[in-house]
Amino acid sequence: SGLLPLVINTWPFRGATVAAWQNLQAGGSALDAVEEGCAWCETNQCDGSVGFGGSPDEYGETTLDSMIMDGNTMKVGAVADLRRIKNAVGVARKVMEHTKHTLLVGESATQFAECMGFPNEELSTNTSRFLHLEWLSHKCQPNFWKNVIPDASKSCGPYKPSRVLKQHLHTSEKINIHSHDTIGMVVIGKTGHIAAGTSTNGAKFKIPGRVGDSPIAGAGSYADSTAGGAAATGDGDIMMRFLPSYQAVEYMRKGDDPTLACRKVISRIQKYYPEFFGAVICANTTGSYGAACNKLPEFSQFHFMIYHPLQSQPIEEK
Ligand code: SD4
Repeated sequence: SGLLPLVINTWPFRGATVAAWQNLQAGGSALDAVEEGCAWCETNQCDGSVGFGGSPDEYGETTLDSMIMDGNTMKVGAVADLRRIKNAVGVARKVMEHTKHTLLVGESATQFAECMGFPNEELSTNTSRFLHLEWLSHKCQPNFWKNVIPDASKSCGPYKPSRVLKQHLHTSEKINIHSHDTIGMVVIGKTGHIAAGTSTNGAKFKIPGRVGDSPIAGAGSYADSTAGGAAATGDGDIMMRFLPSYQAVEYMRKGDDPTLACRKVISRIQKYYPEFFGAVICANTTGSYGAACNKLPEFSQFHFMIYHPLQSQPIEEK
């Protein structure tokens, strides 16, 4: 390793890697490549956990979280709980480039997106409707559904403090190997410009309004052209407490090689949450890269994609 340009992304989302790479080859910037790569997954619904039609919340709605960061200027644009807009990373980029803000959320983010010309579209599909109905039939029934499903027995909200623990057990299922797969991508351009981004539909059956790690700078991803870039995937509710992407970049800044930086990040989280599901990828300014995950019995290997000039195609590593 140590060659530029470099594209690295979470999970075996080969199409996203190729899209980012081709964008660079066509003269795109590192930011353009990250946007293109993440957008590829939004269009192609990578693993059902990026873009429309996946991870319905308790009410059955799919909502999107995304961010993009420019490591030259340290600007960030992000959207969270974005509704009825498919191209979340595109909107995140507009937040970065057309506002002085960093993060827009919910219906207001939708309104902003519409102003910027993004089409308002239904994000539910037959797949997400099915997932939701199946979940409703044997999990709790949000209050909303009690009118729709007469024999709804168990109810979710309102989430009174005394019920938090119980609620946690039957809703917002723990993110595991079966409900993962955010795309997180780091691109380093030929001249050393580092950009990073993420896109996800978050956690299955989340409480409406839940926002994960992916749209949070330093959590979902981070880029600083003077030190490196990183991105994270996994149980965002846990991971965002540790700003893993920021931490990985800071470890590299002080001289750790990328693999060690990722491992140290994972072990810091492990100390408090030994069973957490998650992984981090990172790359330093020279184009060296690394990754680490929390090795669990049901999740022994984390796969990611790499593309650099010595390869004629993207390579899957673990
Ligand atoms: C989230 N981090 O919303 C995302 C989900 C994910 O692999 O990455 N799963 O918590």
